[in-house]
Amino acid sequence: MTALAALAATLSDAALAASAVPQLSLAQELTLEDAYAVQRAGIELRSARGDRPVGLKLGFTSRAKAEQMGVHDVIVGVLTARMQVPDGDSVDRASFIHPRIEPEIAFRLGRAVDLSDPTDDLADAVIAIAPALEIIDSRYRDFSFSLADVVADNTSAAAFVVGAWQGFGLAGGGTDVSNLGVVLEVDGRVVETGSTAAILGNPLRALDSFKRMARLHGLELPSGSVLLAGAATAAVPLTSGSVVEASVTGLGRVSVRVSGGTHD
Ligand code: OOG
Ligand code: MG
Repeated sequence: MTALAALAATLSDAALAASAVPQLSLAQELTLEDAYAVQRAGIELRSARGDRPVGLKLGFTSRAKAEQMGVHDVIVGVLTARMQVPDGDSVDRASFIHPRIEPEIAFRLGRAVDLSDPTDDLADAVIAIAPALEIIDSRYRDFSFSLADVVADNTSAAAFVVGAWQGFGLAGGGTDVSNLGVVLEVDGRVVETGSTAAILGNPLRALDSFKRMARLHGLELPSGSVLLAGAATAAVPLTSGSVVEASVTGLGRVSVRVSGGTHD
């Protein structure tokens, strides 16, 4: 096993055991390139266990998130089939370390995008859009990390929920998603509010970032890919017994329940 693959195994074991580990960068120098290699090796470990990539996510596309975590560069991670939770279903608190949840919007691709072709427009490949929730669960102690650490940890990706898809096509003018209200509720109480404008000024800009980052880091964008554009507000802790719902004006609602757990 290479040194980078061993780091991926450490993070993978931490996720499986729901037990935090020290930041990798405290023990060795980790370049951003190394970090993406660790992320890739982690996805290979998941695939070896029968999981598979179904999409990509961006991190730190909003100031609220960047400020919350003290990290200011946009990062990309991989979503897998086993991370997806059906809308309204429950997740087990005990399967996470110190989970947080954040409201997002999701795009779905109707065709593959050729990353080697600069004229192949990602926005043109989007056929649907939906409100989404992302559960992030850093595998690092105290949920604290450097940029390279969080990239190696697949951008804290743990689970995601996508609401009902709505058709979206730029050719037909598309829905204007540049400034839609976003509300995050826990047990019916509003805990965060924001706007999709928080996502790079317009979530459609996230599509340019997806293309650039996917190309840069050797990720693929096949047909059917789900793309999470990044949280519109800060993330909130996910606690046992709660119901979390996000709503995005014009796009609808999406929710998840939290069962069990001994950590709270
Ligand atoms: C990293 C993931 C950031 C987002 O939407 O900005 C992210 C983290 O906050 O642990 O998913
Ligand atoms: Mg996120």
